Amino acid sequence: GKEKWPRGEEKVWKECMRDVDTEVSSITKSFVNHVQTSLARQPYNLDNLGAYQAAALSVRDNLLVNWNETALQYTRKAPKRAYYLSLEFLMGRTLDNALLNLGLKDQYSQGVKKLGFSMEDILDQERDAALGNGGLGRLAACYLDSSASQELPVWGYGLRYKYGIFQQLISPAGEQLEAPDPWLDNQNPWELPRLDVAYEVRFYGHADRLNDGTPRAVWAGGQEVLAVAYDVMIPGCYTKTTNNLRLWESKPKRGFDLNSFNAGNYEGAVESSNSAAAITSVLYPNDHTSFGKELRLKQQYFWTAASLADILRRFKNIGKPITEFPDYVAIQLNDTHPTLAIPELMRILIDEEDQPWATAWQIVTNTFFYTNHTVLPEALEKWPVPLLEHLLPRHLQIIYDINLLFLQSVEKKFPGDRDRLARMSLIEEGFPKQVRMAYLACIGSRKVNGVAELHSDLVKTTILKDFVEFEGISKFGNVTNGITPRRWLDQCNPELSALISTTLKVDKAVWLKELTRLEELLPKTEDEAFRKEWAAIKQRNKERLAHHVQTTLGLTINTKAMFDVQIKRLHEYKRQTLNILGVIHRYLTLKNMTAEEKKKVNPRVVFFAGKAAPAYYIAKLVSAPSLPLPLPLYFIAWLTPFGTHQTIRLIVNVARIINEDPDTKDLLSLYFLPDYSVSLAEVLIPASDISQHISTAGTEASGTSNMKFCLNGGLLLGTVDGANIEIAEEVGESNVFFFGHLTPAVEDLRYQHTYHPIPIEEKCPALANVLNQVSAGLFGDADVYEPLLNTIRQGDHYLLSDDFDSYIAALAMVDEAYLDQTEWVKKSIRTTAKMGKFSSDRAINEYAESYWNIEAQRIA
Ligand code: H2P
Repeated sequence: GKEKWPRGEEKVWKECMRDVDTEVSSITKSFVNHVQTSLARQPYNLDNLGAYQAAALSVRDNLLVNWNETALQYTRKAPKRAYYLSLEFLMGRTLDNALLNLGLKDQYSQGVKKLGFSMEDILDQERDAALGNGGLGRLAACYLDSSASQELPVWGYGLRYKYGIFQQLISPAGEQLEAPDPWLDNQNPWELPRLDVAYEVRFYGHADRLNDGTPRAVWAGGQEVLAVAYDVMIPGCYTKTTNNLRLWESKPKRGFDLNSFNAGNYEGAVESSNSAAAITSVLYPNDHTSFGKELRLKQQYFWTAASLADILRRFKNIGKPITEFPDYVAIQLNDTHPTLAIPELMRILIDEEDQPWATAWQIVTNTFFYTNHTVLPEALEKWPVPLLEHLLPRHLQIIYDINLLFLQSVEKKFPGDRDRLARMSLIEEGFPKQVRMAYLACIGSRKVNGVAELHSDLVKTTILKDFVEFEGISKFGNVTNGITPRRWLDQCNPELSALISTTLKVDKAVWLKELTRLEELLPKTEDEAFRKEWAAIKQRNKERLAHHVQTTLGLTINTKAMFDVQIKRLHEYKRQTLNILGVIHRYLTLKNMTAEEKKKVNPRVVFFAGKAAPAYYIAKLVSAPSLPLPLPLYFIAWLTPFGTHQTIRLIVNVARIINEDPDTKDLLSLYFLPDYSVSLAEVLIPASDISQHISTAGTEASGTSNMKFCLNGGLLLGTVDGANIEIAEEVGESNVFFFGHLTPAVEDLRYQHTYHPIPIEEKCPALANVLNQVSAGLFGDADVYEPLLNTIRQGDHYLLSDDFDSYIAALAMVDEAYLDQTEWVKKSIRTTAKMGKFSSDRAINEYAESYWNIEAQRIA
């Protein structure tokens, strides 16, 4: 409906501007002040958006005080600090989180109510900061929250993209359409532009070795752009500690080329300005394929160079010799994206600080830590040598030097093993040659880790096996991912959070930071009244989701049904296709049932949400960056993941048919919710009865939404993969629904598919039938889906035909278990109770102790 304003009463507004006796009045006063001064609007004449902005600015004032104090103390005490370099920070909304962490939510709610607003409406005005794709970026955001909450001196460094992850629209035909996400259009009250913090970053030019007996070289010429800092405050939960996330924006150094302009070349005059600004214009959608795009490489260097310059300046202020750098600084590389920081620090130490090679390498390899997030070979970053040579000539020299010395030491340990040298070289032979970034990150770091037990084992035994043999196993570890219980329980599920506090008889300020205390809920599984309350909260969360879908999409959802949810980026390995084919199987089964049989069926609502990597999105947003030479080889084709687009289309069209089918619609319905985001996840997760994490075994490094669902009492249906395994270890296998082949079988099965294929009709008749119905046009557009269906009929790289039968069996087990609601609710309580391990506080403390060697700092 249309928003009515002005809101509240003019008389009350006037009063609020004066008295400041209570906490609430000081809040209303600062609110009204911001309306008048910061927003330059008349008091008592405000819409919800204005109210959000005023509230945000007022809350920001509180954060600023703590943020300054934290910075001051870090500067004075100069403890060792850690820096988390991530190309993605998927922060979502900030206001609610800031209010929780400051412990001011109730007071602000009362304050804005006095002025005629509701906190809920105000919170809803905020746009998600969607500077990330999925798990990797959200993990970075959870780690920042935990660092501050655990009072650890950790800063994040990233890029301030003008456009976050694209907005997803679904066309009537079911196609994904992509629109830019102009998240900064309404101004962003949470960022502090720091025009005083800026660095010059060079690209292109030429590098000349001095050949004076030192390893030094001079890198000159080319293009210089400016990196300007924007700071985002990261408040800890119930602590003064307020850390910083520094995001860089690119700007032209001179802005405008007056010479070109005077010579009448108007376009040329702004060209350099355009290309400099382009660097931080868009977040690259990630489809788990490596693509050699110049702009992406520019982003990576721009960000690592600016961040290192900033870190180095801060270190120098302490006045210690450069050799002590690793005693004061730990740098975490979130995946290989910031790996250029390794040759960049070498360059600074050698060319600018005049350090000998060995000293520089010693400093570097004691400073960096590298986290791997995937073992999918197609996702491992590689950069074409000619592109690097053109864009970063000095860095390529350094990479070659690192490689030479490295291979010499390998040769020493394994004399004459030429295959090994070829396997381990940082340079992959081919046309063009490519630099293997994961190997560079590995040898340039002090430690390397994966993100769940199974994944870390796979890292050690597959992609980095040779490196384990060469460097020793102790360099390689595991830190199982975690999630922040502040956002993923307290904020998204306030009723459950309140119930937990009353039951544990302890304030949430305590258990939210000591999540293993949830175990105290275990005895409550036997308490009927408690179970009732638990179930009632789940029910209200389902209604909240239904209401959300009703108001945003105009669809009515049956809240009496079981809610079955799969939300994550669309990718072949995550197997959304398996899920939709399972839905079709269920539909066909229902169609064949008698009325009597149907009475025993439990209604189910299936939800999907997630984005598929778009094909031409970047090309549309940024004019194609100029290529150095007319060599098409630079273009590593950006593999268009058409399969995932067809999956979305299939989901939407299956929904269209089955949601309208009078034979089945009361028992099965299906929704694809467009434009998946952190905020949407916050509504979906608490409402789920069962969630699906069904990747082919060995492909999902960890998964983190699995943890979020379980923390909110949703049960898990999944494969024996990633963190699913550790969740089952905690909650007990009887409380999860596992299916599918195990990791060690995958290779053999794939071999079989290639060399001894069995026709799908023979191997899995149930699946063959489903595929044939789709081919026959049951859901329209038959020919559209044929390529997708054929990837299953032939090759079937992700083993849908091998896992389908056990998947259907697992779904049936879920149905059966759900019929016994008492037992189901017990499982739900047990699941939440055993999720303590998956707090990102535990994970961040592991990094702090076993990796970075940093200590908590109490901000007085
Ligand atoms: C990735 C992995 C996940 C992992 C996450 C965080 C890259 O996220 O695939 O398994 O949990 O990093 O470590 P995603 O697929 O969501 O983009």
